[in-house]
Amino acid sequence: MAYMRNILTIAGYDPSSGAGIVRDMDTFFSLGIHGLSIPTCTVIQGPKGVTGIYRTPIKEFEEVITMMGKELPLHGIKVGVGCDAPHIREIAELLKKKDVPLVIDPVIAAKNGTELITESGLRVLIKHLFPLATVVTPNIAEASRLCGIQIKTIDDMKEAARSIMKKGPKAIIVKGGHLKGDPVDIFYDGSEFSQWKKKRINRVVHGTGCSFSSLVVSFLVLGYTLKDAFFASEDVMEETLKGSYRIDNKGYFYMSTGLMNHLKVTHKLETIRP
Ligand code: PXL
Repeated sequence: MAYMRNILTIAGYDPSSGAGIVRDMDTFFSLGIHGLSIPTCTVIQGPKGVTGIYRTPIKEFEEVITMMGKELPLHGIKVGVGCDAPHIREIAELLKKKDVPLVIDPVIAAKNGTELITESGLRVLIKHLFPLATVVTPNIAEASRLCGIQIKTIDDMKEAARSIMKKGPKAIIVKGGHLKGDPVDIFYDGSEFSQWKKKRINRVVHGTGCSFSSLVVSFLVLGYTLKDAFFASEDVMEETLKGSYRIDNKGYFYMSTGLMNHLKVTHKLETIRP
């Protein structure tokens, strides 16, 4: 019997549904993919930003990861906030048994600087997970930290991409949104660079990195090539960012591919209503 495609996200839980697991699940379901999730931690935050981080107890984490690995067919995996070394070692064990597209969003800190992964966690992530990754999607700060150069230009982004590729992933996307001017994202598969230029939108949107990496893994599971998954994800991001919204009268903006689909559906309903 045919069954759904399933993607597992292993990431942080943001109770305000701005970043992390909820954002990822929204993306998967909106593309017709069933989402599964395991939180590495709960990040206390609302529209004003992060105030605390509580890791999932390792025994509970290990139990749920073992169950997922044994009981469910996984067609793709995304890793976001890794949180700590023991959690990432458990993820590595699962990944050894699953040969499916793996996208890693190497989240290091929240917008206000709160660290979302420990030093040792980051080391284990790079050593044990990067070599298994299909795509790694750092932003400027993360790419700078990963390759040890202060990225200031598009040439620096390319240099960083070449350097991070040596850590083992099949492809890398460096997101340039934090550089001055109109943002450029760079895709590199070890032989060829591609770029996506966009117009800067004048709002701070929460969870863009989570949405983007979830889109990339979704398109890979749907059978797109690496480069096509990059372009398709950029395209959907642009539309979704335009539709970003506030959940209070100030603070960060939020985004949702699910809501975008809802608006399209309601629009259709409006137009077909007699
Ligand atoms: O945007 C990075 C990020 C990812 N995942 C979770 C987060 C954050 C930033 O705050 O809280 C859960």
